Amino acid sequence: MQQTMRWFGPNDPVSLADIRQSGCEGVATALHHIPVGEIWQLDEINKRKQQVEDAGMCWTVIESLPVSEDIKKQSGIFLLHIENYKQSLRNVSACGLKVVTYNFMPIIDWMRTDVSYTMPDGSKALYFERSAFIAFDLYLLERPRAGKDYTEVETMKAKQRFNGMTGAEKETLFKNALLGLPGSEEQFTEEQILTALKTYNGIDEVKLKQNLFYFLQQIIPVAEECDLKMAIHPDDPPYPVLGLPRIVSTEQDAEDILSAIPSPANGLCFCTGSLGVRPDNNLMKMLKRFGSHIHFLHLRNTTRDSEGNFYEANHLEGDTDMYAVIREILMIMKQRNISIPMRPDHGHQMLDDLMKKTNPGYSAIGRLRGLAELRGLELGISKSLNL
Ligand code: CS2
Ligand code: MN
Repeated sequence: MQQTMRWFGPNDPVSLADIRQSGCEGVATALHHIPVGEIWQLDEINKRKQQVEDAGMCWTVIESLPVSEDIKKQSGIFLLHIENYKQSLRNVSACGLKVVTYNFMPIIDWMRTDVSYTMPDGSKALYFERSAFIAFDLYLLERPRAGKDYTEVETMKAKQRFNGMTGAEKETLFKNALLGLPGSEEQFTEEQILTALKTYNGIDEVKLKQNLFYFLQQIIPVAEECDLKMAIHPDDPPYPVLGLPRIVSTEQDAEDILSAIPSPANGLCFCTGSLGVRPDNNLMKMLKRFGSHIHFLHLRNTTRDSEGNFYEANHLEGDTDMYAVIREILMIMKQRNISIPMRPDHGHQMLDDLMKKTNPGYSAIGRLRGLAELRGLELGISKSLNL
């Protein structure tokens, strides 16, 4: 696998020089300062590329070229945004980039209730606690009609959980739950999020999928012309949240997306952490089935329980058998005669990083541990199989 680390650009508390010491060859980054929907201009792309190269690495994957809310909803100026997206693709390709990651999650990217959940070893992980999430939805956000999304037992548990929280805990929960919002550094208010949610009234799974297919019909031919590979990231967590439809959660979803616009350019970012949260996602089966369309790998592990809670486990622990996953990936790469870019998706906050302000999931040392373990596992498997 082509070892990659994510970098959030010049504002990332983890520098490129630090990232280099992880031993990765590639960096996954994006032009975070360009507003969603606007064109990524050549000079900006080249400037970023140069920065990464000056630090001794390559910009291997774009993560992400974000899709605007207008495109997802087919509202407002979505046609212009699609044209802009095409132009951005042409531009990144002209600068020599090859893989573009994106997602199609309405409003919110990932969702957790706790971003500093203490593990038995003292490191901190991202955690999704279902009762806390439901408490957030019902009693903090007070989303209209949220009640119908939960069972009586779930609601009762959430109520109990909520009543046991201090004011400060409620505030932290509110903040954590909305961290996955784009631009969430300025904290979103209850009103802003409720207004955004309302704009999805009338957009169900079927409609959102149609909008994704339309988008792909438009952009995949451009990606083909430019020799770019598109890699859609799955939903995290992989089911609807806050009444919003989510359509990149299951094997069937992946099949629908790949068969709607059949092309080698129409592919997946295979995120074991996101997909692995659903017990009905058989990751090995999905790898075998979609192997030829996997253009980027996020290797991460989660441990879930029967209540719907999950935390981000160490990369080689948790519910996903990372040995089996990497072994299968090695087979796929051999068959395709390529090295697929891979990054450790998240890591625990640990050691000196516990004292630092870091992007949740993206502190340096925990990811370095993740990458080191994944790299060692890959080497062990490939040597023992003579690959
Ligand atoms: C990432 C996602 O940190 C994460 O959870 O895997 O934010 C991912 O970068 C985007 O969804 C891809 O568009
Ligand atoms: Mn991921």
